[in-house]
Amino acid sequence: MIKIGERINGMFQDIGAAIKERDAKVIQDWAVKQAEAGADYLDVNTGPAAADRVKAMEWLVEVIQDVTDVPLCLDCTNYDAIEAGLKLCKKPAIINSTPAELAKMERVFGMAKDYGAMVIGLAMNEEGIPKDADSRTALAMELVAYADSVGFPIEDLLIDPLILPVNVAQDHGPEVLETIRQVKLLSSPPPKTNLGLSNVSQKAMHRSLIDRTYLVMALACGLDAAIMNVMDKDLMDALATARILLNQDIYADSYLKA
Ligand code: THG
Repeated sequence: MIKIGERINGMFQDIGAAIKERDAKVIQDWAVKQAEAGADYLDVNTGPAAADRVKAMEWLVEVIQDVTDVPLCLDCTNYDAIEAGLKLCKKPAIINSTPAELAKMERVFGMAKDYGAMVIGLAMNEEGIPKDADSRTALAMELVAYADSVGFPIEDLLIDPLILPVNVAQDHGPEVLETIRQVKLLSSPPPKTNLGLSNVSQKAMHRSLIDRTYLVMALACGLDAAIMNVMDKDLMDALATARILLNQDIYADSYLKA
């Protein structure tokens, strides 16, 4: 599974302040820590508060790449900021994200082709996020059809069914799991699937337990990637164990150390 470290996000108070003050050390410490914890990509989100998101994204990409080779997942609703980041990325990036809306898909898939990036496509459109799995899958189909129409490789498309906090949208949990299953049947090869895992436990108690329980269930449905708290040892151990039980890694008594 592709592990995308979530921590460099302006919604965290220390990151928001570091962006404002251009304090590179705070960002670089989190980049190194997440890379050492096993992140395959680092999510980079300026946060909604950043005054100039283009400049903030450029600065973040540069200071992160000064300390790690781990590739980046550029997470921003401002596509000028994404494109400015892509221009600086040394390794193929992930664009996070586009909804199933024509103008946004045109811009995002256009950039993705120009810069050799993967794309996260969200199961939402102008009307918002639907509840039931069939409606989420229908939006996933629109993303797959659009990607196919412009010759974008479907295996480089990550469909994100958008998990919501269990304490406010409990009925979405099983619908998202069913969407992960259905998306695998949309095409051959199928698109990949992704979750912003920590959404599920926002403002809830027992966050780590909720995150790791949901991750294991999603893996059993075929999840390919997650933006997640890679610093959570229990979450990482649950991931390693699920991979053994799904026969995706070879069992050895020492598997948790490996
Ligand atoms: N899908 C995609 N991208 C995403 C999301 C998604 N990007 C953002 C988000 N969702 C995933 N990343 C996070 C990062 C942090 C938290 C949740 C999801 C989080 N933050 C603390 C909180 O809200 O309680 C911040 C507060 C703090 O500790 O300072 O939980 O779904 N494609």
